[in-house]
Amino acid sequence: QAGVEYAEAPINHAEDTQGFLHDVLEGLAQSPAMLSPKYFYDATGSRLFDRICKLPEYYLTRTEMAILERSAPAIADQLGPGVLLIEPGSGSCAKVGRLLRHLCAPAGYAPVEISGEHLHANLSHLRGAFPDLPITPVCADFTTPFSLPSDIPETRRRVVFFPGSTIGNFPPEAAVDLLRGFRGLLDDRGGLLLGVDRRKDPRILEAAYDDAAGVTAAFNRNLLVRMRDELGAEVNPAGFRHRALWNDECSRIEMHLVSRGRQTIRVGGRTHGFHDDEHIVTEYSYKYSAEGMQRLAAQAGFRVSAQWSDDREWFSVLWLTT
Ligand code: AVJ
Repeated sequence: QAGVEYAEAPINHAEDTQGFLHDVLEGLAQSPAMLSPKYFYDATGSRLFDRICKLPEYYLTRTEMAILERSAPAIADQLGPGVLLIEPGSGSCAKVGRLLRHLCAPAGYAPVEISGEHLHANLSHLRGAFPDLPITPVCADFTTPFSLPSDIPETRRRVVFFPGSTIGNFPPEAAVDLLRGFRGLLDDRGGLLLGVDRRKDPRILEAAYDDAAGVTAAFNRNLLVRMRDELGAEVNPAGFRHRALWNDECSRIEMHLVSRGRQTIRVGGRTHGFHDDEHIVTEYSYKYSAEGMQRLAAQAGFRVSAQWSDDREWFSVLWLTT
């Protein structure tokens, strides 16, 4: 039965103001200050991210979609019949359709998304395209342990679908922990279909995270907007400029908010001073080499059973089995 109702009490961390405040205070106390990228994705941030995915500089979505498009029959072949797809951080649920179209008698789809609003706004399209598919939306923060509703469809095989290089947001150790957690959702027949962004020319990477139209800059500043609007913070979002830079040693793009001049942010009864050019780290986006992908899979207890890439090898989709 595909219903919009939550099977169990919804955990909506997106509306968890206390948690947001706690993380902001803890993050601002660090040096350099850090804010978690998971707070990008309120309704506004999710819409901005969907715009990013269409930008000419942001090759990731386009490239992965093309891989899914081109290799869907081969992927479906690997996954086998009757799978239940679980998608942590499903966002606009735009990619899963590519896959579903080719799967043999899928048992169901369970999108797990922090932004409840975003989740529900986008499911109707999928329901229209796949009227017989049981869909069980789960509004949860997948970065903390979550459980699936008890009425999730029975299946021969569970598959975690984690596309979009979302894994890139997690530093190596946390990435391994997250994938181990996903492994815990699977039985010994299950698998993980993972989208990974590859190392490439830093100019291409930096442009992808600092687009000419300024959408990524607005996405980045939205963190400050949310602090102002939801936490009553005294902060001027325009007082910080957007910066994206490639850190080769750590193999990651870093997004920063850089203070224009001296200023303070007041939030939760505390004051944080910034000097000119001092920055807040808002996101790491790790990029993987072939060896890096192998290492990640192995450390999380998976083996790479198959992989598909574009011709330039800018992006890879890995089929990891237990
Ligand atoms: C959602 C983590 C894949 O790292 O590319 C896009 C988010 N940040 N532009 C990424 C993002 C800036 C994105 N992921």
